Amino acid sequence: MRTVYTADHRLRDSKTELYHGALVPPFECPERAEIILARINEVKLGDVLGQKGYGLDPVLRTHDKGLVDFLASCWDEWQAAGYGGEAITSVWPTRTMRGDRIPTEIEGKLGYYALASETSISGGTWEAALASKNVALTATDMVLDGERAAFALCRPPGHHAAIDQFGGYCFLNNAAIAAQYALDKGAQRVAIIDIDFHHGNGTQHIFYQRDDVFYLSIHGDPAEAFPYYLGYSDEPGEGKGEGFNKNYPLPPGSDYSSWSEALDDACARIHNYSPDLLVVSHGVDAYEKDPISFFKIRSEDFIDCGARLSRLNLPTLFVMEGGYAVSEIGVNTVNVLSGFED
Ligand code: Q9C
Ligand code: ZN
Repeated sequence: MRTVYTADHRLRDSKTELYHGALVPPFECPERAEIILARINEVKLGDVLGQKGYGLDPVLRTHDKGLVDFLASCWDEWQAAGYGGEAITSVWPTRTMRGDRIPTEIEGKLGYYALASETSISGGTWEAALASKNVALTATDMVLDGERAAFALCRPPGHHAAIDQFGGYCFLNNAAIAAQYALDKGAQRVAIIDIDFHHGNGTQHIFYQRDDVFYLSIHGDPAEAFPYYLGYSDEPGEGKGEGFNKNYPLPPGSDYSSWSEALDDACARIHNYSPDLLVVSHGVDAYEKDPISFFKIRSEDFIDCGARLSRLNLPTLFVMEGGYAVSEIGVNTVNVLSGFED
């Protein structure tokens, strides 16, 4: 399997994450992508290619222009306002206020477009997000051109980014942008299976009312895990999208026996849907030693997971999402890909 990677991911290098009331070094750090790349080379998974350019058109097929403009200028506006730290929101249009007015002041705008406050915006963030989406689209083109599978080593990740919100370490929804791009290039149906520990609220939100993208996600029960306010089992999709969204929330301590049961059910539904393309939102934070998650998936389980995905026999695009046990992230990520290939 070939990989798409760019060193431009390093431009996303913020110094702060608001975590349990303290500012800490971000879990979503540049070393993650470097360690995955090193493992790919170590096991000779396949060639590693650079990104091609795609501009903003495929982004604007998925995201709101207001969010895109905001992300592009946020850091400059924050600095121009004289604010000392990285851009972190402390305000929101909450339930009791108006959500239909977008403030002009950067602090107010930031709260409007943020879905959480752990994700600081700093210099280079937007450039890295653009490169990450280019990586996803370059790999999409490889699969559309006939490769059985490709790995988009995206960083920053994407699945929490909604039509008009960023957060959860995500700015642009790489998997969603890739799925929409495939549809625009002639695919009729795309399935997205999200194996990251967290529910991909952004991806669900983007496709919730549509039947041309079937989103399925196995994740920590939102009653107990980020993103908390979406990802329950009673979210089937809406309108013509009804029946094309499927959540598998699992409790703390879940191991591979219950996790793989959910995966098998998801695979059966994907098989029945018969998509032209399978996108895997590939996170490895379900790993037992992940510092911010609560599943008990072992490194060898990721190999079996890849094998099960492979049995669907579909053109498959892997898009990197989360995974924060940094020293094991290379082995775990590549285990899925090698399991898929063997
Ligand atoms: N106490 C991705 O994996 N905060 N994003 C978690 C845990 C946010 C994860 C706090 C986690 C975002 C792409
Ligand atoms: Zn995650």
